[in-house]
Amino acid sequence: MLRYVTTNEGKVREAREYLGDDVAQLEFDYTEVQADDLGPIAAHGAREAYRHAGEPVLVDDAGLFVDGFDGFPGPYSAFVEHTLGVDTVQRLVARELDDERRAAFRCVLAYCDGEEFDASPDAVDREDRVAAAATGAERGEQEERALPVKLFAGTVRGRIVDPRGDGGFGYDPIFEHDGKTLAEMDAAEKNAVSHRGRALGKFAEWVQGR
Ligand code: ITT
Repeated sequence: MLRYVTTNEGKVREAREYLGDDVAQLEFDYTEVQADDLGPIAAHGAREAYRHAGEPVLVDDAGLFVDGFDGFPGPYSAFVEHTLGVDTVQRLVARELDDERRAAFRCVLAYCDGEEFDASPDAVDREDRVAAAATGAERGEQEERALPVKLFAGTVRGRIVDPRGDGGFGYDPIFEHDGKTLAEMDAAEKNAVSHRGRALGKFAEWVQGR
């Protein structure tokens, strides 16, 4: 059984739509490390969640990157949603950026099952190595400590618009792709174009061949 690590039921619904019922939600509050990018956050979370659960885990980290705000809120999207709210983000973009409202939604899935495989090429295990080096561990021991994590990324480009639609969750009502907001799509439609759907597609293909 694959544990989909998130507190967000909307994510689990979309993952089930893609991967079937063999997916169980694991509400585990992993430590969100500070990083400009989603990859290291998800990788760190996957190692922590695997150590906690002892079963295959998939951590899902997502964010809204507004071009005209240099990618903000990005990895801080959850904090910004909970503090400012989605409608305020939309109004800020409309007021500050006029017609330049392009944005991307990104999702990184991090998989860990404690087994060996070719880890992602990114330096996502840097932290473990630094920690191991600090304790004076030899290289072999360092490698052993760095649990392999595989990353799968997906992006959808679009623009920020006045809220429309009542499907989906989070920023969906203000993110338009190809004339429709993500909240105007049903789960299957959203998965076909979304950041999460694309990342899930890559994961499903890889895990099948494994
Ligand atoms: P977990 O960390 O427990 O998975 P979360 O909702 O906080 O739950 P993220 O940090 O990945 O998850 O999400 C960042 C923000 O982006 C958060 O405010 C979500 O509501 C929002 N979000 C994530 N995926 C989304 C999607 O597909 N459509 C719209 N908003 C999304």
